[in-house]
Amino acid sequence: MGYKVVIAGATGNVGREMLNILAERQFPVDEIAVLASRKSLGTEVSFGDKTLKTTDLDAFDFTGWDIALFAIGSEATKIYAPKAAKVGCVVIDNSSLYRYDPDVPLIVPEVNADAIMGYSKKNIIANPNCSTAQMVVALKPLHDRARIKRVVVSTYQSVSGAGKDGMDELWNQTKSIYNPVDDKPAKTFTKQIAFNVIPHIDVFMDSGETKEEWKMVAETKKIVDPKIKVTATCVRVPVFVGHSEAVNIEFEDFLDEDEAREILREAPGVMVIDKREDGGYVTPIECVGDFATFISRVRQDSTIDNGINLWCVSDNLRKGAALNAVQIAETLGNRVLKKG
Ligand code: 11C
Repeated sequence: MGYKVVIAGATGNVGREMLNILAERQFPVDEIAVLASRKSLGTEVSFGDKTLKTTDLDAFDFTGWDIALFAIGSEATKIYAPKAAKVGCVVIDNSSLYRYDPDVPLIVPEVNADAIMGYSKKNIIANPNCSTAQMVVALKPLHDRARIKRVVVSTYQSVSGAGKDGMDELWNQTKSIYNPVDDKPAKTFTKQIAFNVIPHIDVFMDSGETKEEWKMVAETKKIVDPKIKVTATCVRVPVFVGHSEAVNIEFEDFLDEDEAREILREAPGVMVIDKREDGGYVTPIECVGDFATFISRVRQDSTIDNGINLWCVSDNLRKGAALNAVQIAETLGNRVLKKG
């Protein structure tokens, strides 16, 4: 016997990837409902070798469904997640709405799977922001060995983090550089993204940080350890899929770069590709469609006593969103629902 699974937001980048990953990982699905907002109704989506027609999220009755993977943004989640949770359908939510709620666990299964048991307070589990998910997979095993004090991270985030509109904007602007007649002004991003980089993701906060930067701080503390200090600069780059991060880590104890590399080689969800030669590292284009978080350029930071630098790349639609959500569903199934 398997699960009755709902995908809310099935036509978006993340919703489609959730369907792909459920099929790829052979998640035990008995029945699946693919839901969309009114404007996308009737759009077809693929699930393994099947084609499914989306139905109306607004009219859907979650009664009797086991798990709902939500990829619909905070505003819609506020309306529909409580409806599902109230009738016993466990919501795994990709929006930021519940991430900082103390009664909702924020889970990256390789890092804090045990915290999933807190789901029962609200019947909701939160999925972290993409830039946090890939970073904490690398931080956790290093923290267990040498206790992280402080992290300084700079991100290089792909346009797919801003949805299909972001991908279209990069595509159209790139074309219009060669054909200025077809000029397309910036809409999704605040400045031209083609052949440019933009140090601004999500809204500005009073502190001067952007919300994306704040999320990396708050979520790392909730998932790994509240004592870890994090400071982030988040930058949008003209890459379609795959977020990259340059991470500087200061530890309480000394950690040699060779040992750090060995720890990461053994860590779940991590793939180390780190040869000190031309091309001996991973770039975002190579991580697309993969489950792993790739680590390269592991090296001592000689400017502090106990420091390591590394380069971290992952598919933001997968580990950063859909894969992590499916891994949460797998963990919930194995530990709690036990149907598969
Ligand atoms: C981006 N990280 O790259 C964002 C997308 O809080 O789930 C995901 C936002 C979130 O624009």
